[in-house]
Amino acid sequence: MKTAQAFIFDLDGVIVDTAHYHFLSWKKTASSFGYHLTEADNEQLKGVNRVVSLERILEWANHRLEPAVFDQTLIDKNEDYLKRIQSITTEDALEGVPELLSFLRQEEIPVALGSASKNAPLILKYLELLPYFQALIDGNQVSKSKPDPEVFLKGAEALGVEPQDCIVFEDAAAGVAAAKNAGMQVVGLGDAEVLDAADFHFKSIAEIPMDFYKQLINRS
Ligand code: B16
Ligand code: MG
Repeated sequence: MKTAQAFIFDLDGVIVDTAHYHFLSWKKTASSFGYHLTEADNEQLKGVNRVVSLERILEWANHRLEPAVFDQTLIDKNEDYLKRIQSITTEDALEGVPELLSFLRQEEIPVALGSASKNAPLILKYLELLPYFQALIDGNQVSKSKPDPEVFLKGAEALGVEPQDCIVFEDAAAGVAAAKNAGMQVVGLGDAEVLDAADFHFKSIAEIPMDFYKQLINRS
């Protein structure tokens, strides 16, 4: 195993399960143009930004929107999503995440967020996990959606670490591809078949043994 000097985490599906709230909001949007959005459709929206998500839904629905309506639809979807995520608390951090972040802080390993979400800082605030991150790269700082490597390259740059010395934790195929395109090691969390390009696979952070991290940072 190659060692890592910095850790970069995706948000949705890795730190917290916000995909369900995105799904409910997109379902509402899709139904307004007569399309029934399925869970399988939602898989293809994971990790990609909101503009690309809406473009995909419109394609599936075989529907078109004027540019001004397209923009307003994005605003409405986000307002609906923001209402749903208001209930997020520290209890919603996925199992093992606060413990891992605390371990990395103790070991003085730099940590960044690499998320497509423009709501990432707010969600980390609700989870009370903001202090664990030395850099936040989110949908507000990037112009290219995953699988483009931009979000992770900016994360490495912000931490002052070379891309090849970073390890990324991702749950989406587009995110795993983005990390590989950045020249980083990747832990894929979820379905090993969907995430077959990842270097390591686990079902979730809760399943990862402490020894895995110790070997990664060369402390074993
Ligand atoms: P927002 P991640 C992504 O988060 C979600 O997986 C994706 O479904 C969502 O469309 C995207 O954030 C944008 O989110 O609408 O909040 O800006 O997995 O990259 O943390
Ligand atoms: Mg994700």
